[in-house]
Amino acid sequence: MSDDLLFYTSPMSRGRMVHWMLEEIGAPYKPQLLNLEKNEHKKPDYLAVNPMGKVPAIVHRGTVITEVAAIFTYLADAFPAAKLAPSLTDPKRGTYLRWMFFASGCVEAAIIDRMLSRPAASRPGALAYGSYGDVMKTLEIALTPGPYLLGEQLTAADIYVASQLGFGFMTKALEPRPLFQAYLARVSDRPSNKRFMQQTEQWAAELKARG
Ligand SMILES: N[C@@H](CCC(=O)N[C@@H](CS)C(=O)NCC(=O)O)C(=O)O
Repeated sequence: MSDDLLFYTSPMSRGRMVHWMLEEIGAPYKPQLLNLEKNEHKKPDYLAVNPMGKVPAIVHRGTVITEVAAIFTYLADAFPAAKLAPSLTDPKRGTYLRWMFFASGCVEAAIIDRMLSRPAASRPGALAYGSYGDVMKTLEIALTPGPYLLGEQLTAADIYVASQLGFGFMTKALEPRPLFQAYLARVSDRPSNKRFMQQTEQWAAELKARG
């Protein structure tokens, strides 16, 4: 079986989060750029990879993985040399999974709902993330005292949460909060982040040139 790691993405998509993660992991991968404006993600070739017709997705050793949180969790485990996840027997594993899935199920939904100006739920108890305020308060508690979610150890969950916060700030869905701003700056201050940002620009230019 091939060890190839294929990465299906588009430069201005949630694929950015996985792109950063892949650069942090440091293993070779083959980008498969899709032009969302040209609906390349809805063509049969890609629907065979992800029937949702959404990016990102990866294929590693013949297995398809979709959903950003699943991809992060998978990559951190598949490439343990990067030390981005506590081992299965480490008690910190539970905390790590907790925040990884909180980011996916609560932080993301709370930020997107706010970006889309969706009205607050009439029954917050029935909403998986409850309320925007509770999600942000909980995240602030998780990041205190820091510097990372697991204290001194940076994990894949930090790259995911920092990506969510970066998106929230960029879209102004998330109001400036000093604790989040300092955390985002801390997590982003890594060569992997600079590489991914530079490559994103190149990939966007490549897609444009492709016409
Ligand atoms: N739950 C998915 C969300 C993926 C997603 O919504 N991707 C967007 C780009 S940011 C997409 O592909 N949108 C194109 C479409 O749905 O047509 C994940 O976590 O990967």
